[in-house]
Amino acid sequence: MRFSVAALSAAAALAACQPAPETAARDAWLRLPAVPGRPAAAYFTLESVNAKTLVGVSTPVAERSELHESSNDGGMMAMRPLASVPVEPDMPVRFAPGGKHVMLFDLTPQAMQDARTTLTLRFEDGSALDVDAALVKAGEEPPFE
Ligand SMILES: [Cu+2]
Repeated sequence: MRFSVAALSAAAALAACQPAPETAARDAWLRLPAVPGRPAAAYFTLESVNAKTLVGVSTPVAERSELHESSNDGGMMAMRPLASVPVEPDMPVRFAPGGKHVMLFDLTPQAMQDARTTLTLRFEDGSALDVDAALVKAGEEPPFE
């Protein structure tokens, strides 16, 4: 009996020691447009144990995407394209309304029908990360802050 308890706790300790993924994205969601033909925007929080550079994000529900950053230029909201977004170790980078976002152009009909989709984040080092994302219709509350 004593032996099996020891074996069980060893197994539990092993499970707890599984390394966390080096790079992770969480709280991913897409804001769908109110008017068909307009772009959507994708948001998430990205963090990495090692320095990474995000160079692109794609999803099966959009034909084309760009990394953007919104800014307030003397009271005028403007956005500019970003060629890439650096992620420093253990410094989460937030993509959120009013700031960094992924602009998604030429949405497929699936975008309006499904509740969830996948975002594929691509990095300069050739690696990629798939993230599950909620599809949020215009007027619906975002699932994350
Ligand atoms: Cu934009």
